[in-house]
Amino acid sequence: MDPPERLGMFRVVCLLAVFDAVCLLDTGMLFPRESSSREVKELNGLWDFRADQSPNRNQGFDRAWYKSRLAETGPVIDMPVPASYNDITQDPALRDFIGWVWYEREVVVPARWVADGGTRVVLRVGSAHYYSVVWVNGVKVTEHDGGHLPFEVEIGSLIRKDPTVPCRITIAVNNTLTLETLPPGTIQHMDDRTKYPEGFFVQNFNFDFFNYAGIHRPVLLYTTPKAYVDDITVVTDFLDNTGLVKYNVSVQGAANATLSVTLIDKDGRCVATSNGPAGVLKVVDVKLWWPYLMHENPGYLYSMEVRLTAADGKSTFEDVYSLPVGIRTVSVTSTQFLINNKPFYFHGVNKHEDSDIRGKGLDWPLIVKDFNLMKWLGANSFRTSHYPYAEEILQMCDRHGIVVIDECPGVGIKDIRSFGKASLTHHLVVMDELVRRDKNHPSVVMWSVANEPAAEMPPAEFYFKTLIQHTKALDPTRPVTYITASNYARDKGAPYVDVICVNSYFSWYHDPGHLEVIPIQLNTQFENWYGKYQKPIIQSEYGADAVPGLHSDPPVMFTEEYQKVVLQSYHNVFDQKRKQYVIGELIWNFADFMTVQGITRVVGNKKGVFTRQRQPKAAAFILRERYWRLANETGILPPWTKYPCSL
Ligand code: GCB
Repeated sequence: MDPPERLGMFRVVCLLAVFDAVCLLDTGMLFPRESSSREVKELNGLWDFRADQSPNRNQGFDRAWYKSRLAETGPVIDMPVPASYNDITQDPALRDFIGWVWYEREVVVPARWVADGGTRVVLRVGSAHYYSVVWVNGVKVTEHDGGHLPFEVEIGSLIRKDPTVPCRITIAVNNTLTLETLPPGTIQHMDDRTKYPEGFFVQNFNFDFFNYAGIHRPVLLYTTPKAYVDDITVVTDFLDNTGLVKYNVSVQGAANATLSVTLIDKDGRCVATSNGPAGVLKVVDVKLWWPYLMHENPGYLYSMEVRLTAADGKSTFEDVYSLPVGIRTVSVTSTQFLINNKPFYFHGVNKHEDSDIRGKGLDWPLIVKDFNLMKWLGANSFRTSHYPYAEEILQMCDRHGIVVIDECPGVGIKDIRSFGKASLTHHLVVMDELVRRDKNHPSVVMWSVANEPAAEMPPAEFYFKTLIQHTKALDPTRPVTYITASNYARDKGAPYVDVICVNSYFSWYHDPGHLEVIPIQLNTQFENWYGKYQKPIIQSEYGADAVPGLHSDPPVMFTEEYQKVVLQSYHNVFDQKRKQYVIGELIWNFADFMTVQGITRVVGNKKGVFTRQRQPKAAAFILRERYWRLANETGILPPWTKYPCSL
């Protein structure tokens, strides 16, 4: 198909899209928001915590720690939620712990919630890494397989059983990774008693970040009426000056509900209305959602208010949910990535959810600082390497116009046994959960189903074909990719992706110290991939470690100068190829981050252009100058944002 046809096809599909036809999940996962019908009670703060140090890590289950207060089972410590537990104490055994840890907190539930049988009370965990089991007052209520994504359960009937007892929430979390988890890993027991103590084992995996664990995102209770808005899907488009918001609302708890839908602009004006569970809102003189630095008013959001009314004979229920909506389109040709039919060039970063002390725990000061740094850099995009980030971060992206490649935790799939049926089945469910959670974010423009899998192995073809086709069926409106570092000629999944995303580290992992090879090797890389697949290419990772404060001229590896020259050498080639088919460049990495200990890592990965404490290295200034220059060339900047005036 030639480019215009592909584009046309995309637009038609957008309007006809039925999002959830292939989804294996039967309920929605709307972000908990307060409204006139919904209350939210955050359970963040200090929880009681106990790691199960027993040899098989199973004492907590054997002795049913969930049945009584955790403090009655043995010694507990304070543990902040949200946070990884690893760096909170001085105990190396807890930092490197593998197995079950137990969290507990008693909650005072508002009497009104308990008294009103027409209120649903939902317990929601933003994410816990990796496997979680949840009890309320000693009764198991749910379990969840996988970190980085939310799960929830209705607990109204349990807390109403005996309103005089406080609501005790126990959450057991296990960070063990197996061949079938995402990411995968293996446990290796060392039985040679001349070398290792009794019971010694390690967790092996093939990814380059610390396997932080615990309750990483907010835990909360929220209410809805018995009849409620369970899920909303929006797909947007526009024709000339008219915006189109196609919506679908699913309802639970009522056979017959009346729905009214109102779209409200930033000034509080109602711009379109509709009734019923599905429809199209037409917005005259639409204000489109634009990326940062591509338009003078980026990140424009409407608010879609969904109002449900239902009756069950005895009572009537009203539920109100407001969803932020950005109206924009995304499409791909063989050489371009288009947002609102205009070529978009990704000049951005790869990140990690990672910082001192809290590890992967959600931290508002850090989030806001990172957005300020990205805007300072002139970055218009990032990839959620290598797992879904907090919804709160995506909401910031929506509001600030930062474009996102949304990646699932499919990182380190290298062992042939991780291409089996059980792994694929789980991977499909994770994509269902990811798309269900993030489908309505205008900032999310592409799904990434994996990072650097062993794509040359024979089973990779069926695996990635299935995964990519499933993801496209889930969401026909966004391109799908995975990130490759394999040989262009033998990559089994590349025929199925919409955009080729390539990672390479010339003069680092190959030809270390030889900066002069970068131009030729990078040029060859691009020509090979484009020559074979004729798809647009993003350089999804490149970079070099730099220990801040290490200097050398001529440059040597690990100095700030070496990192600078690597970047500049890549940039020269990008500048030639972006006139053809290269549609983006994402530096590895935004900031230094923690990894497992090893001979190639100096207290973590130092490829950040910022330190882990978010101070700039020399490379940050190189990148800043470049990104603002690119923005000036490719965007539609208002005069006050033009580099260098804004510096
Ligand atoms: C990669 C990986 C990333 C690593 C990076 C590195 O290709 O995708 O997770 O951290 O290289 O620095 O080695």
